[in-house]
Amino acid sequence: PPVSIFGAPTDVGAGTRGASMGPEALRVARLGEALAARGIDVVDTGDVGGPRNPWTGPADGYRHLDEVVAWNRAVFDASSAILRAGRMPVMLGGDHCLAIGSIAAVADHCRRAGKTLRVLWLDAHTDFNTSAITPSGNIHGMPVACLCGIGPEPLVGMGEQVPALVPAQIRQVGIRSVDQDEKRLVKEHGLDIYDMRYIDEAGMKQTMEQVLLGLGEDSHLHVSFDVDILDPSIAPGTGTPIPGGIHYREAQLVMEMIADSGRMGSLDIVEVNPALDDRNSTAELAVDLVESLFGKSTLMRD
Ligand code: DIR
Ligand code: MN
Ligand code: MN
Ligand code: MN
Repeated sequence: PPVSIFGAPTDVGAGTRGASMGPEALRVARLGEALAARGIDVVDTGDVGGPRNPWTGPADGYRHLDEVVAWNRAVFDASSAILRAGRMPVMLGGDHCLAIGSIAAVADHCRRAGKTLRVLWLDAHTDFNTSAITPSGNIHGMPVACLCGIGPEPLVGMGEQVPALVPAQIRQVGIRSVDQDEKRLVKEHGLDIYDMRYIDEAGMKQTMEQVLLGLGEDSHLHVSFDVDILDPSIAPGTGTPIPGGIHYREAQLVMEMIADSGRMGSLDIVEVNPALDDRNSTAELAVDLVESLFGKSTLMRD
C-alpha cells in the first residue's frame, strides 16, 4: 500500500534527551527517498506537534504524564487519518512512549476493517513497566503495559478499543533488559518473548518463523522498531544502549522475513538519538534496514 511518513519529535517519555531529533535524522538519511526509489508511493506529511519537555521528576510514578498524553493524542490522530486514507503510517519517533498512540490507532482501524492485529515489538526492552514498579518513571518503559490495559486512564483509553491489545497479539524480539519487577509482570501476563538467549539457541531464522507463525490473509502486522534492539557497536545513537544486541546480518534477516510475510501494515521507527550518534550512522542503518523491510533484497528470490 502507499505510505505516509510523519514525525513525532519529542523525548518526553525518555530518560535521556535527544530522541526529539530522530525524525530529522531519518529524513537526512533519506528515508523517504529510499522508499520512493523502491517504487513505493510515499509522502512525508511532516511533524505532529506537542508540548516541550519539562524535564521534571516523577509524580505518582510517571514523568511528564500530561505531555506524554498530549503527544500520543497527536500521534493517534495522525495515524488514524493516514489509515482512514487507505495508506500505511510510518511514524518517526521520538521515544517509544509514542507507540501507545500509533498502535491504539491501528487497533481501532483493524476493528473497523475486520482485520486481526499482530504487533511485533523489536526492542532490547519489554517496555512493560507500571507506575508502581518503574525504576525511572520514564513512560517509554511502559507502552506495552498501557496498550494491554495496565496504566493511567488517558493512555490506556487512547482509542475506542480498550485495551487496545491483549498479550497474545504481541511478539517481542531482541529482549535483553527487563527490570526486576517487570520480569514478574511479563510472566504473569504471558507475553511471548524471544529474548537474546532464545535467539542464540534457535538462530534468527527459526526465531522469526515462530514470530510470524499464524499470519494470514486477514492479518495486519504492526512493526514497532526500537533501534536499541541493535547492538550498540552498530547503533550507538540511542538513549538506552544495551550490550549483546542483534548484529547487522541478523537485523537484515528480521527485516527480510517480515517483508516476505507480506503482512506489514504499519511501522514505528523510534529511539534514534542523534545527540548520541556517530555521524548519523544509526539513522542511516535504520534506513538501510527499513529498505529491507519494504522488500529490498540482494537477489530476486522465490
Ligand atoms: C527501563 C528502560 N526499563 C525503564 N526502558 C526503556 O526505565 O523503564 N528504554 N524502554 O528504552
Ligand atoms: Mn522500547
Ligand atoms: Mn528499548
Ligand atoms: Mn541502503
